Amino acid sequence: MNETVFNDAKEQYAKLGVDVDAAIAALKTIPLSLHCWQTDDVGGFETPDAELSGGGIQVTGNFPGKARNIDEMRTDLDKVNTLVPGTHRLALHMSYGEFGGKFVDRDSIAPEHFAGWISWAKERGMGLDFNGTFFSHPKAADGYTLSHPDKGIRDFWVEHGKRSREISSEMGEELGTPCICNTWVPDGTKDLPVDRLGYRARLVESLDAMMAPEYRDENMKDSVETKLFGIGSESYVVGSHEFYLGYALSRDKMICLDMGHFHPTESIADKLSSVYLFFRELLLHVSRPVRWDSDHVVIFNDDVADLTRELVRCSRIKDTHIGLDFFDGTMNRIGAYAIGSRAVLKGLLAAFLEPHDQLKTYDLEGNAFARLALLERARTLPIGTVWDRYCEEMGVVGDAGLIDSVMDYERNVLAGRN
Ligand code: RNT
Ligand code: ZN
Repeated sequence: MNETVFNDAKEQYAKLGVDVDAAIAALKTIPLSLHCWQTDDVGGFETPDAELSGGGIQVTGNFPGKARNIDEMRTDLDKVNTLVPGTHRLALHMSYGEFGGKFVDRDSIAPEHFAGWISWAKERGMGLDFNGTFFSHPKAADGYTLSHPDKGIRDFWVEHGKRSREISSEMGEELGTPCICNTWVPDGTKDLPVDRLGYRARLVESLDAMMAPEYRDENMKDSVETKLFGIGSESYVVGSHEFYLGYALSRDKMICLDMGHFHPTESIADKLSSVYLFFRELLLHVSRPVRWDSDHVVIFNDDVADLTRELVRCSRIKDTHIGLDFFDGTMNRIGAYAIGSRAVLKGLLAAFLEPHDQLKTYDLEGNAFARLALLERARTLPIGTVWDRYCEEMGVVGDAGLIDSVMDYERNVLAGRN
């Protein structure tokens, strides 16, 4: 990059009291938790043609080149790693184990099925995060899992959840970095339930049973993911926000806030400063809902900028695990993966480049005009120049090179898969 251009950008920020080098240094320290399921539309590898089903989440599109097995997924993830500056973590789902062509039911999945992933991550210096898979299964077809009225079904999923935690602990121990084990269950109903309380009481009981084994914090930490509605659970979701806030707080667990899991006009950016006051740590699922929890590819839009700004303004990034959660089968999945991951990093960079001290002064002085005017000015500062510089420093293509790099991969690798 042309030094004059970069120095000019630096100067513009310096005038507002912002140190660009410090912003770049801060960004380098933040790992994202990249969600493996963007490479294969949340299919998993339990059967050769596994597909996402049930649970109120849906992937649309059948763009060619989807990863069909673990080797292809790993090839894709390596490509993604070359497109996303920094060293990040990988979030796996229970359905992505190496089952060796055998049927292993969800209550029998064990650490050995993830030994390959652990070595893979170790070789790359990546940490792993984990998720139980409480959907795409006949025992989830009624719309309920841990809160099901049938004890046999509940017990099955409790065992699944226990195993997800055991595997997480193993991952964290092997890799020397705590694995965040996130539990999301689809439980809910399309139309009006009557016994709202009963389902919720059973969910508490099942979660308690599942969380009973204790693991060391340095190996694994639990989070529980809240949700307002899904397709087929429009009227009632058992694990609502209030439910899990109460559960997590009373059990000393984290909550997971997914950007698509609230009323469309509600923003999780506004929730952080409340949640931080009562929780030590939390997990985010950065997503992009379009009118519903559609899991569109994350872009650097106002929602992401608001969220990342709050992370920095509250000075609680180190307590926040930033996971991604989107899936789109209508376009090149690896390109989509790169766009979304880079968008979150851009958001973080923009937040580090915010003239925070001056803004806070205006805020505390009650000068609403000056506060708004500076926020507006900050929007058009040369963040693109700093971002390009960051990519260059990290040995990753800038935005100008992204399309060619992804299209090459499409021609040379993805096109051969059909
Ligand atoms: C579903 C939740 C959940 C899933 C992933 C695949 O609404 O957001 O996090 O998207 O576990
Ligand atoms: Zn989510």
